[in-house]
Amino acid sequence: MSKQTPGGVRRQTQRLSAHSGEPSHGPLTAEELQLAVRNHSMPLEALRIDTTPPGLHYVLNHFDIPFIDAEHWHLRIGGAVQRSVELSLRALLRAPSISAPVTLECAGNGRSLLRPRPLSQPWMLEAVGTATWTGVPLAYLLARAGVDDDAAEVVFTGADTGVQGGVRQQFARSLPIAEALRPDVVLAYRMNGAELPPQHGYPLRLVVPGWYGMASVKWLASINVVTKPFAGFQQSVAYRYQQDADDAGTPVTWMKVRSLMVPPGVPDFFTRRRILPPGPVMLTGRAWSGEGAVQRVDVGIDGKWAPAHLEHPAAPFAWCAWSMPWVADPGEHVLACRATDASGAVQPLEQAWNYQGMGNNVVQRVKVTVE
Ligand SMILES: Nc1nc2c(c(=O)[nH]1)N[C@H]1C(S)=C(S)[C@@H](COP(=O)(O)O)O[C@H]1N2
Ligand SMILES: [Mo]
Repeated sequence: MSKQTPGGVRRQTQRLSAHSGEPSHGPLTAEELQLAVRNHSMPLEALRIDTTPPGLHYVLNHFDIPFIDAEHWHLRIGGAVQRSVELSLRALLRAPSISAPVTLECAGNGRSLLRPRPLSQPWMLEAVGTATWTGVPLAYLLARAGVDDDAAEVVFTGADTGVQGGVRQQFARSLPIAEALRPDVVLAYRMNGAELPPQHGYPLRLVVPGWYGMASVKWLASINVVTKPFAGFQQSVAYRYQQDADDAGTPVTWMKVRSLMVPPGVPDFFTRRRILPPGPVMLTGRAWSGEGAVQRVDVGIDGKWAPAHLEHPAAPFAWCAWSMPWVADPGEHVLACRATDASGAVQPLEQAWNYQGMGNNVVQRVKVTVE
């Protein structure tokens, strides 16, 4: 598809655009609703639990869930390596394993709060979860294959296929070689101690602690070491911070600092406005960042900020719990939370807009009625 630009130059837009249209000021579309019901976020009350059960952990699938017969499935590792490796699930289960809780967040989390609204999966704030992932360290298998000296990146290809931006593709993403060799990057075959559920990548997925979720490729089919930067759709078109469709932009990588709060009180069914009685209430939530440990969380009550109590995370890239007592007085209030990480990054009060709606880490605001 081509489009007439103001300068009169026709250009190919379909190949360039990760989305199905220009950002919208209008109401939610049927296509957004369709995506919203296929995928799902984590109900905010699940912030109470350290390790998110699979049914509450968010899910984001670009295409259909592939159903893989693990008996006949093999992982292939090839490309710029000394010896290609092909491994059955049984062989992977016998290899050395590691286990760690990791907070995953979709890079598009918060997209629906942007104006205009980029058309894609219409996340509010809850596209997050923390699961314990168990599997084989990627570095161990790459060492077995013997990575060539001129290796630049490692490409991970999933078994799921579809069309995005007019391009027929398998979901594939790459990691720079230095990231791929990190000791905590895992090829996971278990989630919270159980077999991977189909929607989370059975039989094997990548988990890249600290990066936004798109890096953690599910339903792994192959791993290919390459000597040039990977130019696949999910790398060079989607998952970029861009100002418009023509902007090459910069790649989306590590998760930005963010905190979320369990909305206190009880919800109104339809509006989900919060209602709570006057008196003491413990405000609680979680905070995380891929760019440095969370150093503080401030809680805002009607715009007045005070530091919350912060707990240590269970692992370097797992979220940490925060809490803050509040004495609720009758009336309408706006509660907010705002985290700062070791890099000095702090959540913005107003989000800077970008074309794909990526990395929106604006502070959460919760309206409550105390009565
Ligand atoms: N093969 C494949 N891997 C994938 C995806 C996908 O659509 N296909 N979605 C990615 C995105 S965008 C995110 S945010 C995470 C979501 O992981 P989860 O569904 O286990 O929470 O998976 C990533 N891995
Ligand atoms: Mo995502």
